[in-house]
Amino acid sequence: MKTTDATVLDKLKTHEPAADALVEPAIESRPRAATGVKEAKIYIDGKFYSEASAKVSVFDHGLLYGDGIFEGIRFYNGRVFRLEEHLSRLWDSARSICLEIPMTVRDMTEAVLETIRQNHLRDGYIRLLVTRGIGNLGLNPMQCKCPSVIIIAAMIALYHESFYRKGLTIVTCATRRSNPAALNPAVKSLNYLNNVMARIEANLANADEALMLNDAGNVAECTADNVFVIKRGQIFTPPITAGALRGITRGIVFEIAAELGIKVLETDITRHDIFVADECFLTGTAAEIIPVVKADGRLIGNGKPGPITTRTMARFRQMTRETGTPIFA
Ligand code: PXG
Repeated sequence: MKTTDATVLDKLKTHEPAADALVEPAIESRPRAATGVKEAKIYIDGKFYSEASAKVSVFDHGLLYGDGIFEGIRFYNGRVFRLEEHLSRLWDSARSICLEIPMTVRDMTEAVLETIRQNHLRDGYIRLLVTRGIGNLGLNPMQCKCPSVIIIAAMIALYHESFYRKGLTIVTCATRRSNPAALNPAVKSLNYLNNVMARIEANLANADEALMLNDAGNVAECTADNVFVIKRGQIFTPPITAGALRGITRGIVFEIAAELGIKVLETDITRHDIFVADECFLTGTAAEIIPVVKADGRLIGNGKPGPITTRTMARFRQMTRETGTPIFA
């Protein structure tokens, strides 16, 4: 097909996806990102596509401006872990950025479950995105009439089991967590450059994670995890207002601590509190609950995962195995 073909030009003008014959070679020559699933099926706006044909428009404001939201969700042993809470946070993120999710929570639940079924998985990871949708090259979201929903099911690449036994090394990075008045970290938006910059610093320092401070110099969180410290039998974590995401795993630590009769305090913490802590751990959907044993070159406690961390990890693992929304019911 020639590029002067009138129908192709018309299609480009109306921002319809261009004919496959035009776009396919360019896409196919790029490195292929893999979900690890053989013949993966990716959900886009109500339909399933192969990995190679799952494409979004270059005019989607999710790409042009990072204008959109996402969730990272895990499923274990044929059940989606805390799906309701993830969807509730997704809807909160949407509300905060004036994005209307084009389906009900019930339909989204079914779409997530069906995506996992289509990929024949029992354990894995879901990346759920809602983008602002196709607009023009100006940033005004008023141009975007139709948000897109994308659901990717993947095998999960985890920290090696030895990290859970030995613990992580973290470094404080110079990149500050974005000020909530500029871009609130409580919104799980597609704009993650702040976190990516911090992650680059961790990589350059050969550390496992980057500790991000807020404008006041207090601990906010790590690049994709919430931070906890333990001192004299009590657990401390920064409040959401310090610039932390309201992590689902963070919330589960509160539940487990209540079960164990351990007090959790949401309070500002500093690097000093981490250096002098008895124990420290991070929480996140991908990392689960993972000990930290070194921060900025200082050993935390005796440099080994501590007893409260270990008990909390064990209880968390049990919850992931035994609870969740059934996928195949
Ligand atoms: N802080 C930030 C900035 C996050 O992005 C968490 C804390 C932990 O929240 P949850 O609800 O997961 O306990 C996150 C979570 C990824 C990925 O692939 C990112 C997250 C979760 C899963 C995967 O980058 N973010």
